Amino acid sequence: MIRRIDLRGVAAQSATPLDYRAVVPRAEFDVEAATHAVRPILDAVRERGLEAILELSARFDGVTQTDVVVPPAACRQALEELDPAIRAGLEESIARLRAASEQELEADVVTQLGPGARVVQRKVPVDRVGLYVPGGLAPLVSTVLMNVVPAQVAGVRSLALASPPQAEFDGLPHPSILAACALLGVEEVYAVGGAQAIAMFAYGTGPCRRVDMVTGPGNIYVATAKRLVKGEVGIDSEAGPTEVAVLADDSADAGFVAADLIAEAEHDPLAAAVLITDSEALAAEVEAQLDKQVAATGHAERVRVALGGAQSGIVLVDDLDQGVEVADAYAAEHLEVHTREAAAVAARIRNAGAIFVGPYAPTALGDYCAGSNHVLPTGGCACHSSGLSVRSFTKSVHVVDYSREGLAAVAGHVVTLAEAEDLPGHGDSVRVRFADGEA
Ligand code: HSO
Repeated sequence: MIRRIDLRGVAAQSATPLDYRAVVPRAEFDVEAATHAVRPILDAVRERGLEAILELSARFDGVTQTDVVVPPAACRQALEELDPAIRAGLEESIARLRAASEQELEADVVTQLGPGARVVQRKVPVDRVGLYVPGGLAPLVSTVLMNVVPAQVAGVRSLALASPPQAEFDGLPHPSILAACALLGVEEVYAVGGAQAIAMFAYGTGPCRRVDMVTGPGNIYVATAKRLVKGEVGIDSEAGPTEVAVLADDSADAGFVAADLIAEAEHDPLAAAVLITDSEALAAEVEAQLDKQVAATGHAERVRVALGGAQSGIVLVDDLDQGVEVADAYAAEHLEVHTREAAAVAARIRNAGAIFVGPYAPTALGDYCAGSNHVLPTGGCACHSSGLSVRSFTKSVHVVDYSREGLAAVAGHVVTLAEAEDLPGHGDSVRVRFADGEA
């Protein structure tokens, strides 16, 4: 069901350091390829606004709408009708995420560089954010929380949310998504899906005012739309198919490991599940557990496709040192560490969206209730990017606050550097302030 990639002995045979990125499995997710399909959608929404959105909803969602605005009363009703156990879960998730997010708030950075010479890095929240929540294979209500809570803690003033209209819910988004909006106080909600939702946010068409930043996951068309509007608006990241890697030694519980690989695989036939281990015995046990557990799991078909795909595999390594190197090269969205001294091994990892330490920190905990964020870099982007956080919704502005005395202390250097760049006007703009020759 899952292929093996044997890297044992390869390091010893190679004269140069190995680039494990070339050998670890990864899904093809070519957003370029979707551009020709997405560009006309963006153009149509930009040029024809609501009319185009309604046509696209009919075409892609099979829904006939006359309006896309979801009344706040519909969200309140969805919350009233929400199963109390789900509401309790959402509230716990929000409380933990909010507590962790509040700790992330950063104070302004003030540097005094001399008398009358002060520079301040002021933290300012993004003003208006558009959040996209897919309908897809499963309505990810937890994704609403993971985006909204850090944005609210950061101080974002205006938040709009869009999610595909669903025929079975009278053209509204899934009720659990509406209920989460009511729980979080998000009142501006649109029943718009896919690339057309991203266009609506970015260009401010139809009933929606333009946003400054678009966040949220989606399929390849949504990811492509985000790439195409980037620059006109900010984006969080281009989320590709979800991934888990498990770094394990022979102390790992094969049943736990298999369950966690299956949990990620059930998201999507393109989801990736990768086990990196130095134990052939564990690899065999996990394979046996996968056979047993996949047969019994709810979405067995999807899971089988994901585990059998080229993006998944069991990577056999010589030892944990090589395992850490492979895990760093793979830079998984989620990395679980199931080894002896798991915390120490986890501390050696540099590249992962989030790290889950030991047998009692499964990825599913982070998906819902750990207090961490589940919007994380995919496709190897964890080697340069971070998951969503308060910082994602905050920008910084340098405030330069110098007095005459402060400027005088560096005026000579400014003039010299301006002359070195053949920009005499720059130098003159400083000189003119000391026309009395004082500096
Ligand atoms: N594992 C997904 C998030 C999610 N899981 C939502 C369940 N619901 C990407 O991090």
